Amino acid sequence: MKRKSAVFFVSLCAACCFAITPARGNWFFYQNLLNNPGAEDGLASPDGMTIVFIPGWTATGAATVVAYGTPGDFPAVTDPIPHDAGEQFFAGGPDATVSTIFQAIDVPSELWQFIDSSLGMIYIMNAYLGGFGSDADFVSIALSLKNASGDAVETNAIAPVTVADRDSLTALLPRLVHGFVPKGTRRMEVTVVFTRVDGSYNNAYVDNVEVRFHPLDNAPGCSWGKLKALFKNR
Ligand SMILES: [Ca+2]
Ligand SMILES: [Ca+2]
Repeated sequence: MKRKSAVFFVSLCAACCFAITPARGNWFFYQNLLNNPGAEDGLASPDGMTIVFIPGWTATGAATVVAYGTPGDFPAVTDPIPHDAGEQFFAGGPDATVSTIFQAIDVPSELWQFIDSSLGMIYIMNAYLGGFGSDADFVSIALSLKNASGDAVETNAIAPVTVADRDSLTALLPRLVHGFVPKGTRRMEVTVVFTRVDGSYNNAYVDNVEVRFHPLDNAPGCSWGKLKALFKNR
């Protein structure tokens, strides 16, 4: 995902699609559809070394939740983190080469008619990804949209934030992917994969995982053709 393209796209939506909010001001158009997106539900591991239950997600490996500022190799509130980071984030955890957290969500039925309409909808998945200093552990996030039969009709993924991206700082940086919601989409699955490269601790960190569905409309100034061309050429 090219940063410039993402900025342009969001600006375009802000200019044309968000303008129709009053006419279709339903919560499910713009709200994050994921549960516990910022690791704020439930308790954090006291020292990052224990594996805690993560509400809303199915976890494997040693995925856990840590509080910002926990002593050790964890981000502090003074590090580059989301402005709305809350108090906790997801971590790959102790002694795990690969950890995952997974969530499956049924698309609200209120959205079906818009997904299946000729104008359709787009999805945006965004999150903050990062890690610890020059430790090369990394995290990626996969999205799968499925139809009523359970077949994947769209897949996308947020690529890892690398050590170079973070300038070897302990940081969580924003990333975003987007695309069209295929007709017939009824379910979505999000899988966060934490991969350990260095050391014994899986220092892949993530916070604020969000997936939103946005309507498209032929409101004045909203060029459906331009949006199609943008996606086609990305
Ligand atoms: Ca958080
Ligand atoms: Ca590590």
